[in-house]
Amino acid sequence: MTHRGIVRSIAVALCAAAAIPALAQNGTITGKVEATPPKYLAETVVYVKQAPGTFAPKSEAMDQKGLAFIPHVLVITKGDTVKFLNHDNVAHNVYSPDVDPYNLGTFKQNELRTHTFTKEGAYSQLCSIHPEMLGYVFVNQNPYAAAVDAKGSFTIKDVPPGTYKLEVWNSHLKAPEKSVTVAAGKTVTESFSLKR
Ligand SMILES: [Cu+2]
Repeated sequence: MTHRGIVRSIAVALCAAAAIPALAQNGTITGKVEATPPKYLAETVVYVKQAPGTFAPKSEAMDQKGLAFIPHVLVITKGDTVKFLNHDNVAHNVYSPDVDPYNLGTFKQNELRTHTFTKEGAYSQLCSIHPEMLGYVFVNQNPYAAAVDAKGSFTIKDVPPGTYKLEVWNSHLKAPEKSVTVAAGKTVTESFSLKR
């Protein structure tokens, strides 16, 4: 091997060594949420209240199909843009009266409108044409947040090690926050009981 070849091999090895611990050092927060009454369980998000760092904006999507917002609860990070789609053969009007209100107007099948969320909070997602339509966009300060599944389970992956306030948002119910410590490469389990 030439001298240049050896230098290059070392450089490649160093880069590979640096990349692996960077991925392995984050942890996971998982657990379960119970709700009383259980009918509101689907409208639950578990989130890290504040985390250091800045986060690259992402593009997410919320569909309208069968006169419903899909997903029912969309969890995003402040600065993300949501594409609102319409896969119904009727027009919809997307708006929210909450936190930092918006109204995207009325749009037809296969039309797309976007909105960038710059303020944290829970936005009820409504349609002025179909009062039965309701969804939520939950905007967190950081990406370490997840909606629960049908059984109330949640998993927040790739959380940098540290001690955080772990909070739970629900459309109607409340539970006290927890303090959670995430260790490198480990999974920590927390549970919440939501009540009125
Ligand atoms: Cu509608």
